Amino acid sequence: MSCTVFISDLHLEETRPEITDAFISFLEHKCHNADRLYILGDLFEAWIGDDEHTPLQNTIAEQLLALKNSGTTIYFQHGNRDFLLQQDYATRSGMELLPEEAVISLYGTPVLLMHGDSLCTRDTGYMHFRKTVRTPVSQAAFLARSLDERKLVAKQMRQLSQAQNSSKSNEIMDVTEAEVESVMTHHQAQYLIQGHTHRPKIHDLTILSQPAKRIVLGDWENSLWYLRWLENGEYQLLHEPIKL
Ligand code: LP5
Ligand code: MN
Repeated sequence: MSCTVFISDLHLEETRPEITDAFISFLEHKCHNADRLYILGDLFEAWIGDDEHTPLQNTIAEQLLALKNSGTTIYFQHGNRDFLLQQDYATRSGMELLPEEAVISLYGTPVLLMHGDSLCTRDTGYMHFRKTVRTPVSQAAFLARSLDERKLVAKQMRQLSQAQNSSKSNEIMDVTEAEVESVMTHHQAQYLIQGHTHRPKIHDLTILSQPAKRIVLGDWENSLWYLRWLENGEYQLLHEPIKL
């Protein structure tokens, strides 16, 4: 039976080759027969521009392109770590870029896809940061710097983010229910699939007086998490341990 696969928050980086290996094996064993693969952001730990060509980025592009050439359409939505990934890398990897809020038809069912960071509106520090780094002016200024300078800035941002996250409450770091309701109502979607919070779960909601679901994918810190949606409308949120 035809199926579609969803993943997010792999945070691929050179220092964790076991995650890259798990991803390559995942593409071969879990995606090969899928119609579509959706990557809902944070595929990479940090993305500083398509002009950086690391061995890791090249390997991932080759593997994704091979999957695409075998018949699986691949879509990529930006995460808060890799929002600078642009058309150049998407073309190299055979991925189609999706907007921040994408409504797709899953075998006839409308489903809203988001990375999920924009739903965390109680995190005012992050909201402010997000607004600043998503402007074309700040992105152009960042991209005009040398790769070494950009690497340093990204490293500092990650360190600051990690330091600040450790003192933020769980509530602040999770989605705001009212924002979820508002965005799903706006798109008239009874299903939302998202990542970012690293809290994999299927939530029951009511949207437009109808039962609705918010499906949260998990990150690939210890297990590989994915959602498999079958042509007959059944879906499963699955995980498997990552071999070290
Ligand atoms: O990523 P994660 O899960 O640790 O935390 C996120 C939020 N943090 C971020 C920051 C990223 O981790 C940094 C990634 C770097 C990407 C490559 C560089 C591209 C630079 C482009 C410049 C134009 O997204 C975190 C949330 C958390 O999710 C949960 O939702 O809380 O938010 C923060 O940590 C934000 C801080 O609270 C405030 C901002 C600190 C950074 C300030 C840096 C200086 C600004 C420089 C502007 C050019
Ligand atoms: Mn994220």
